[in-house]
Amino acid sequence: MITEALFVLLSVGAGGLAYARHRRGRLYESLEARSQAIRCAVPLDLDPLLQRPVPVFDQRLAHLDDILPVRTLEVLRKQALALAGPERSYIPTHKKGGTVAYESLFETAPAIVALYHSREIQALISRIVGETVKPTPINDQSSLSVLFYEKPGDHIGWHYDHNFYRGRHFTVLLPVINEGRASGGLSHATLKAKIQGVETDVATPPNALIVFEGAKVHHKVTPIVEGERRLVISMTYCTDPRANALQGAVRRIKDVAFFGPRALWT
Ligand SMILES: O=C(O)CCC(=O)C(=O)O
Ligand SMILES: [Fe+2]
Repeated sequence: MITEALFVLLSVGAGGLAYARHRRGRLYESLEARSQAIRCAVPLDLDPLLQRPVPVFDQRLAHLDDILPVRTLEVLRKQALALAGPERSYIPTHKKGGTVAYESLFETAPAIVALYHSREIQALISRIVGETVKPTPINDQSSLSVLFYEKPGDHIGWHYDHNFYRGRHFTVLLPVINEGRASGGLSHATLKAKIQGVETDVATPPNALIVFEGAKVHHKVTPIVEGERRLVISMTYCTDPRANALQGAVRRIKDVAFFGPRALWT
């Protein structure tokens, strides 16, 4: 009797999980198709990216200023700002701040999705890192997100961006707002990276593009203070976005910490 009940319970549980995964799978298929449609439908002037000379990448970090035409940046900034009430994560001592993940950007911020999938940005990043890169998969909650630093103390502690893929993995940041009382009118949320063992400030004014191999470069963001604000579009690209089963499982566990239990069935 007890074994029968247990069997029924386990079957219902397994069925429910399979159904949730199936629904997520359908959702990702439709989002994948939409991301391609958005890329074609949202006109963004990205031609300057194709002409842009690229800096060296020998320290696995590159920084470019004034990357987009002002009008293009303005469209992205408006859409980032319209993302009200981001999910806030608080992982004691590690991270405090708001994040709007990939699947939530499709409705309100199609230009951000279009930028991420554009051939121009992929070509630019490929030239910078010296290898062809592609977007990471749609079921990875970190592939594309908007990070909000807007409450006093919002920050990220020292970390590497874990690479869950077979290929090399790059983090690309495009700050769209960075305002406060630090020098240059920027916020106190400063990106710091260890370059050859030395803690180095990486400037993140609006419209900069920062490309780095986050799995190899230790980095952090210092806390923002009252009245300041910093919004960053964060994108990840990879030379080979396939993952083995263990890499997939580890990514899900990390996504659950940052984005909650729904990431379990991604
Ligand atoms: O906000 C930043 O400058 C860096 C964010 C970051 O390190 C991350 O999202 O992994
Ligand atoms: Fe990071």
